[in-house]
Amino acid sequence: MEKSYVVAVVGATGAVGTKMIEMLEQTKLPIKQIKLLASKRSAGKELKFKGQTLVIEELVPESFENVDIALFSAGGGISKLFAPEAVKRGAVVIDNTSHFRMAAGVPLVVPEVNREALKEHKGIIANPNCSTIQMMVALEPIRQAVGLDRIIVSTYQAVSGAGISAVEELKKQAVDYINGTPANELTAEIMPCGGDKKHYPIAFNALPQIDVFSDDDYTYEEWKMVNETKKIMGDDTLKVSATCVRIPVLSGHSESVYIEVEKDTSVAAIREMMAAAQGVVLQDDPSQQLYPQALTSIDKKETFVGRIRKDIDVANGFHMWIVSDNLLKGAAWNSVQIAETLHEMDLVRV
Ligand code: NAP
Ligand code: 12T
Repeated sequence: MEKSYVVAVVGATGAVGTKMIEMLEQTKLPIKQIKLLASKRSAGKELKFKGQTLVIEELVPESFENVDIALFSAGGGISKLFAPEAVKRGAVVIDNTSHFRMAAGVPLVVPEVNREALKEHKGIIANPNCSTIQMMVALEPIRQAVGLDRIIVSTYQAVSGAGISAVEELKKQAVDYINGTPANELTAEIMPCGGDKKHYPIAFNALPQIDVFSDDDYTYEEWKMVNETKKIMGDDTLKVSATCVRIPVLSGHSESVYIEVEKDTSVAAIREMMAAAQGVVLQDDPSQQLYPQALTSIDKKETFVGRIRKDIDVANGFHMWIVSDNLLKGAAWNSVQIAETLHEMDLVRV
């Protein structure tokens, strides 16, 4: 008989967790039971799974008895405490937080890029940062074909990446503005970063801070893109630098990406690579004003690539625009895709 799994969603009520439930409704992964876990505040609330009503339970260590696959998306602190509890009870953890990503022995996986790394798992697998994932899906085929020497990326990130409260804050600020509050007097309590000292309006604004600052004046979101890229591509010598910016978009992260490749290539060749790449949709026809947009990426699992063009001065330099739904390929879909891949590779211990 084919294996069938008990799957737990930790953080089931969140921006990512609710999308995980949607992805699990669509997955080909054989599921025999779903467990929805969140904080005490949500215990007893109900959510639907394939038309069936499921009751949310409070997360405790014993929640993981009999669980085969646990998808975590309730913050790094929760993963730190509870992922080992899940592993101890025989579950394989797919963690969406940044807590374990750079740890040795923890595969950091984008299935289109490095599924083989899953073979090394010891119970915990990390889902990369949303901005990193979509960039990897687009750039790995180029790296395979012509080598990659350098990446410089600037992101234009949606508020849903920062959770439900950030989405609510943007909507409220937009309503307050329409009702007469000047844009520079809007109340801000969350953005740019819930855990930092100062807050600024995100509506009608652009904030060059995602996550908190490190001592070197880069933010942690920028460092995640740098370090995770090197780990996923398995190349410590790759030059990577990032600037991460929050914009008042609900969902869909956009990225302006500049690359320098090692072998001669052309825009036409890169377009062909993108058209053939797994998980990529090429949207690149300036004559028709066709290019990827945050709005048209929503609820799609693919990564959209366009605006591919040669740098004006650097011979092997190219620019492009990469967009994906941050809650799907950036989080929930990549996690469920990792679960599907583990099943295909027979790496879930049941
Ligand atoms: P969110 O909308 O704020 O949701 C947070 C979730 O965590 C809710 O389900 C919440 O449950 C749960 N939670 C909070 N405290 C808890 C506790 N003490 N015990 C159990 N559950 C608890 O946030 P989100 O955007 O979904 O993000 C959740 C986490 O996912 C983030 O902290 C981040 O680490 C990660 N993430 C990763 C990516 C990525 O790049 N791959 C993208 C976005 C987020 P209640 O409703 O009961 O409070
Ligand atoms: N601060 O999981 O605020 O590394 O958009 C993802 C998204 C951290 C992460 C965000 C963040 C992560 C955000």
